Amino acid sequence: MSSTQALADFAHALANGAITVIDLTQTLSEDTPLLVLPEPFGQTAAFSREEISRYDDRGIAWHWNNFTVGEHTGTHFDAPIHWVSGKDLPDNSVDQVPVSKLIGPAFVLDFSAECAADPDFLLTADHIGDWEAAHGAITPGSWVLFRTDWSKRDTEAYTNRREDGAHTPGPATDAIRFLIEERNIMGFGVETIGTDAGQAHLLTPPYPAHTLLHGAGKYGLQCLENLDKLPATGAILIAPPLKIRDGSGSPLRVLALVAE
Ligand code: 23J
Ligand code: MN
Repeated sequence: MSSTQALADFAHALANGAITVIDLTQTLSEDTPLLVLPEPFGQTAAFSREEISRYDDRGIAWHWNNFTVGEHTGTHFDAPIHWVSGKDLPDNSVDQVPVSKLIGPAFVLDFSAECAADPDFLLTADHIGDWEAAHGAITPGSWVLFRTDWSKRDTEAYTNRREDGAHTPGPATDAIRFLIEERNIMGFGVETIGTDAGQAHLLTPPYPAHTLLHGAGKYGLQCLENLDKLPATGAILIAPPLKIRDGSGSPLRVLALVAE
């Protein structure tokens, strides 16, 4: 099949519903849950907005706002420049990520039952091996999405903060090493606030997902939802961040294409 024909077939499949579009994005609002780092670290800003006009004497026929938001607030993209390990890589900021990398296949690893039983669940290389034995090997250049069903929780259970910090699931160091070194993935996406577990400051190295993924030029996606609506394999992810000069990350809309 020619690639011209493949695109025509794709347009047809979108039009007739043979391919559906699933929104993996949280609604961004003043209520969007935030990452909170311990003192004395700086904090990401909540989403806020001010009205410029609403069909009134400030603008008789138009409604618009100015908004403020952290680069890492809500459903967002992490670029390699976000972490010190990726600071000297080429094309490491959101404006420089090659556009060909902003669309690619997704593998959805469902560990929601394990996470329901243990909020500090760590996904290991062995878990990924078990998953691949059932579903096939993760192919190079893919997004790996960690399904935890965390996005179904209310805000308090979602952030799950205690005296000693957040208790949310994430990847173990050996899982991230495996995905980089043995699978050469494009990036790792999660439903939780960070690509790392809530207690990942205690791992070696601390924050292994951020440290190793960004050091290898890979990307992160956080605060995804609707992962339960995706097949384990076969979906295509579209995840282009805003083109912020030297930006470390950005809120974005994340879409998945799924064959019926
Ligand atoms: C800064 C420091 C630690 C973490 C994070 C940011 C994130 O999770 C993020 O949004 O990239 S863990
Ligand atoms: Mn981030």
